[in-house]
Amino acid sequence: MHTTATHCPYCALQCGMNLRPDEGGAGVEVVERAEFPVNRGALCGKGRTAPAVLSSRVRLTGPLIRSRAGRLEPATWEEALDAVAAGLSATRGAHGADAVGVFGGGGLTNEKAYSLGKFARVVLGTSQIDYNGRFCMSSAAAAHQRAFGLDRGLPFPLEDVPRTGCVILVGSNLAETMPPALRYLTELKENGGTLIVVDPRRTRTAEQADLHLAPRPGTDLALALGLLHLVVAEGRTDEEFIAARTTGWAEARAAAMAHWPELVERITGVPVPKLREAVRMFCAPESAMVLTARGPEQQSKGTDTVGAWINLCLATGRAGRPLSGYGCLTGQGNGQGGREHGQKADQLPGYRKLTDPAARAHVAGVWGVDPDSLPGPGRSAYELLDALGTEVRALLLMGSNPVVSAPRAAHVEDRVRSLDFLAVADVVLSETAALADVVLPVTQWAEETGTTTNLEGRVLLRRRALTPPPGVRTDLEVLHALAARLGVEKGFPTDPEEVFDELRRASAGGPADYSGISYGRIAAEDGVFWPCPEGESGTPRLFLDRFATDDGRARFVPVAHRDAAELPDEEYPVLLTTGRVVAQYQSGAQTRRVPELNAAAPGAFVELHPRLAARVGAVEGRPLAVVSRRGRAVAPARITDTIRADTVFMPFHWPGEGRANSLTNPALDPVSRMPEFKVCAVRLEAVES
Ligand SMILES: Nc1nc2c(c(=O)[nH]1)N[C@H]1C(S)=C(S)[C@@H](COP(=O)(O)OP(=O)(O)OC[C@H]3O[C@@H](n4cnc5c(=O)[nH]c(N)nc54)[C@H](O)[C@@H]3O)O[C@H]1N2
Ligand SMILES: Nc1nc2c(c(=O)[nH]1)N[C@H]1C(S)=C(S)[C@@H](COP(=O)(O)OP(=O)(O)OC[C@H]3O[C@@H](n4cnc5c(=O)[nH]c(N)nc54)[C@H](O)[C@@H]3O)O[C@H]1N2
Ligand code: SF4
Ligand SMILES: [Mo]
Repeated sequence: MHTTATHCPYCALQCGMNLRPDEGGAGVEVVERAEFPVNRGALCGKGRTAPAVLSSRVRLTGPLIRSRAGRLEPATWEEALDAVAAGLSATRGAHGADAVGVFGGGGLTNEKAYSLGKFARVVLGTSQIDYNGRFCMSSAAAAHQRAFGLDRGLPFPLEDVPRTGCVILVGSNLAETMPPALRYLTELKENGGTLIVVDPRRTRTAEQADLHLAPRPGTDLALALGLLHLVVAEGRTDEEFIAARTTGWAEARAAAMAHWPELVERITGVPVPKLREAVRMFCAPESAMVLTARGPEQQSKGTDTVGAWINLCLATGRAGRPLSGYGCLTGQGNGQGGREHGQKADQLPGYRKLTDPAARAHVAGVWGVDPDSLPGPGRSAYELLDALGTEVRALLLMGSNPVVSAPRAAHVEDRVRSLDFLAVADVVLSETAALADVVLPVTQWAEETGTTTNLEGRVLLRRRALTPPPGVRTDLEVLHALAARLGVEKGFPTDPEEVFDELRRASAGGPADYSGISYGRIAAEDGVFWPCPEGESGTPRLFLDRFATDDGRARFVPVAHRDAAELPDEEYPVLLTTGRVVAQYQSGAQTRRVPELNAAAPGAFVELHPRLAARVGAVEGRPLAVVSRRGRAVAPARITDTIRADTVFMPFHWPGEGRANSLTNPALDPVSRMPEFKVCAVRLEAVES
């Protein structure tokens, strides 16, 4: 039977899978694609059940327009597109182009992300575009740029991981967030390598570790500096590497030396002997890696924190060499590509800067517009959401559900409700789509073709395997139709390969150069690693000869510990951190519609230590209120000694009473503008049920 080779709609691992017609012939089922190297056939439950969201029982099957009575009611595509064009242009006419905002997502394919950025700048003429990737890996991206002059999640393919000597995994719960990737860590240990996991919780991932460090949330910066201090004190620096390949060591060294092990123990709660053990494990082998995920990154000092881990790699010569380096595990399906092609507030395709005159000229040339007509950088994601209803009065949203996933979500919901006009393109009626004036139902992964770039920087091709239901259109068709209605007839093709070919030209010569990548090549080669200029073969491993800075040297950045934006006090004595569970994805808009996943993870919970539970009178399975300065959430207590006794954990996949983001702090990192999802102060109140 005919099968189509494609990739999972969800996370950044972008597992390969084959789809074939199901028994009824109306849908598709997932079958193994054993030869794709990243996951070699393995899938998690989300990937396996992804076809369930294709069912018309759970998805949107036709456009909706809000009636005078305030209800969302079925409409034709003509009516819906006319209404969106009218809504956006009315606001632009009354309040100027910057009063119209666009919000995108890291789940969108490269073609969609590229077209959305172009649509904002060329059709709407607005500077006000950003996307949910700002909430995801923007701190690692900023630190990458600062240190290496280039931002690609992993500078090496995952296949290198089992062959290095030691991996420090910082704030990643890979066993739940990318289950098939756990294999790389198992193989690492089989090969004699060691694994250190840094996480305030003893997660399923931490259980695999040779050494688990459980710092207080928000203190990873001090932890990394403490390790660097010990590296220097114990004479474990690689002076030859530092001299040949880096700049700025003296300042970074001085900053680290102010972080004594005993001081670091006081800040982090990690005992000095464990710090010494970690340094020994990291420095003993020939090669080693540090990999971070959202734990250390989603902090108001995420950029400096990642910078400190990079400094540790540089000082020990564990970067820019085979089987060594720093990498960030990106998150969303196209978390990497989505941050390269222009849906970010300060960015043009090819990872170019919107403020760079040469970049503006190049991209304007490809787009056939005057460089001066391109707006400048706009607000970051949270700042954009915070400005809704005041400076930004109409919004086009594609690929995010911020009413559940943004920090201080009750405020964000309030801002969304105060918009003059909201249009949402989605596959389901998400909590945010439910607030829209117009809802545009779009096709899904298995029904359309397009490229994504996985966490390794490998550009992949998703292929259409199924005819979409008649009532839905692709995001590219939506942008094409809206552009035409807003007076731009050309430049928004609906054929993804045509968009990709334009993206290649727009990215040519930029840091994320895709010009040598084609659909044909991706299909033939199991993906192509960028940068890949025309005529070249792609770059699986970065920085082996030089870093991407002007002088080719990596830059140490002197960083010092600072506190989280909010610390526990008498009124809010406990730390809250947030994250994920294996069976739900993000805001849950898609996975909460899959019965098998809902059965595995039916709702929010508050994870807390037995000692803390006893102190606040929490009982296993009974509702517990968590209260912060931003709001209140209620969910059943889940009592376990795998978490620090000063910290509670909530997953953020649910709306309503259990919404973790009712509590979170939108304090932003000054460089990346990343909100502090991973730490805020709360108090707990047992609830009578
Ligand atoms: N099942 C599932 N998988 C997913 C997703 C999903 O929603 N569900 N989303 C995808 C996306 S977009 C992303 S970004 C990735 C995220 O992947 P991960 O980063 O692995 O996921 P999180 O659960 O957000 O955070 C990881 C760990 O950070 C720890 N942590 C909390 N605070 C701190 C801290 O201050 N310091 C340190 N060191 N650790 C801390 C948490 O206890 C948690 O175990 O997952 C991707 N995969
Ligand atoms: N407290 C807390 N909050 C967090 C985090 C955390 O760790 N803690 N993590 C943050 C992170 S890392 C992330 S990435 C965000 C993610 O949070 P969101 O941005 O809300 O991500 P999703 O839930 O994936 O939302 C994607 C939406 O787009 C729809 N969609 C999917 N594919 C397409 C498509 O191709 N086209 C269109 N038009 N729509 C599509 C989906 O149905 C869904 O409604 O959450 C952030 N929020
Ligand atoms: S690990 Fe990620 S890409 Fe792989 S099947 Fe699960 S959700 Fe999909
Ligand atoms: Mo993410």
